[in-house]
Amino acid sequence: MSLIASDHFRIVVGLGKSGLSLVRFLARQGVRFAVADTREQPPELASLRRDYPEVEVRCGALDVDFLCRADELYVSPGLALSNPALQAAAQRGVKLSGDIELFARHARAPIIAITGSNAKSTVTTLVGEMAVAAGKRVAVGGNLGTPALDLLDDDVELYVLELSSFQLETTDQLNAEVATVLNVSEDHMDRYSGLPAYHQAKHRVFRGARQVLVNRQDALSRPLVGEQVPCWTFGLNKPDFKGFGLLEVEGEKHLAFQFEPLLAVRELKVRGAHNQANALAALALGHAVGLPFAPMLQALRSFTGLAHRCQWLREHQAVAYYDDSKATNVGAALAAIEGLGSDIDGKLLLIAGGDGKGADFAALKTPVQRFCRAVLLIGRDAERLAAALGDQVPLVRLDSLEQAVQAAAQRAQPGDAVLLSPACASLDMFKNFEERGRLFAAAVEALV
Ligand code: UMA
Ligand code: ADP
Repeated sequence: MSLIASDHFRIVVGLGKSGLSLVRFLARQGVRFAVADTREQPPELASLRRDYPEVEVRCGALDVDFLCRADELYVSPGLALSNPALQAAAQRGVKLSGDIELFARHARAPIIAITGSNAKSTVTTLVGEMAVAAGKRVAVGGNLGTPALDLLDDDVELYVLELSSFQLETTDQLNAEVATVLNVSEDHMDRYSGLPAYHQAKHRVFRGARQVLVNRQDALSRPLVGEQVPCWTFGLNKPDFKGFGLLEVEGEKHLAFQFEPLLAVRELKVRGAHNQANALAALALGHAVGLPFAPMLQALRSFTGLAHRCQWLREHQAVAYYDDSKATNVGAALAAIEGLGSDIDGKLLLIAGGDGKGADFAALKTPVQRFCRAVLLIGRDAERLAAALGDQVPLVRLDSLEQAVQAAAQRAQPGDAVLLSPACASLDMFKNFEERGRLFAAAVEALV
């Protein structure tokens, strides 16, 4: 049954992955709609023309009069709601919405909703694998992998969604079974007026949530919800009632729930304190929707981590190479520098830089001084990074990632690690973070 009245007219704004999923969904629902995109050649134009030749498409600068023909606009996450044409349409009474709002209205199974500045993809994937191990028919996607609307299926028993702040901006009422903001640190400052606006967008994930999960060590993750909403917690300190945390049993660290140890940390294949936090968050989310511990722990034991997230590539001349290309903000790079830096015998050769998205890099200065032998700087914001890092550690500016890998290898000593953890987006030099990671791996192979 369609929840959209058939006499209504909609416009999908943006024709990337989300836009195309909206088109497929609206077509299935039999809703009248058109498409607009500010780009002359949006990425999914050819697919649209092939599969939906009858749909009207307007490319180039948004036309307010055209937008006002709709009673609701479904705006893609890549387009800021502050866009003047969108604002003008809103002032003329057109509702601004998005794919996740539509998804929430149509989903018939519980939703686990996961946002945060870092660890979203890792935790989302882990929870998905836990649900599979528990024998659930689960659908996993959102900001990661399959767009949310393409997941909708009456056979699904559980949805696990990774959500970005951009997607949440257009979501009024998610009504998740359990929702979490895993952590909050500065990101996307080129799109938000500051941390409060970004925080506010992230916290929309809690709207209508039946249960919430809070990071005990990040006050910014805590929602303002009533006492009747069950609140689970996770953190790297001791657990408490309703809490997941770390307990020491006979000198060995364990993931634990309340006062019960569940799994020795050494049984995890992923490294670093941040990954222990991620494992605890995933356990808490799974527990909140009733997944039993045994299959969840089995999934944790076999999880080897996602590509480009602090991923060990190889060792060459007693130097290890790690690809953390997904570290597109300062918080992620900090986790890698501190986590890996305190784990190795030698020092780090850090490759950083790219599109800083307006971030303040100051927090990197102290850990870089403590753990790095040198920093190899690339990309558009190399100079801003250099200014923030100071002159206690040698800084080398390079024109390409390949040169940075070679310079790192030349300076490295046995026991050191070369770490690509840019603290920046990749779009000034690469198609995306995956391409940056692949080229890094190729440059490392070329050394051998
Ligand atoms: N754009 C225009 N004009 C438009 C519409 C978009 O110029 O009219 C530009 C945007 O500025 C942006 C690019 O096109 O640079 C892509 O935007 P989009 O909304 O078309 O993106 P989609 O292809 O629909 O992909 C989006 C998410 N991308 C963004 O939020 C930028 C994908 O997350 C997500 O997987 C996909 O929806 C399916 O849900 C990617 C991402 O980078 C992985 N997300 C950011 C992040 O994780 O930090 C938020
Ligand atoms: P997201 O989907 O939020 O970008 P990912 O799981 O893809 O999260 O990880 C992004 C980056 O953040 C990677 O560089 C990863 O090593 C780092 N990271 C993973 N977990 C954490 C955490 N708990 N705290 C800080 N950084 C983390």
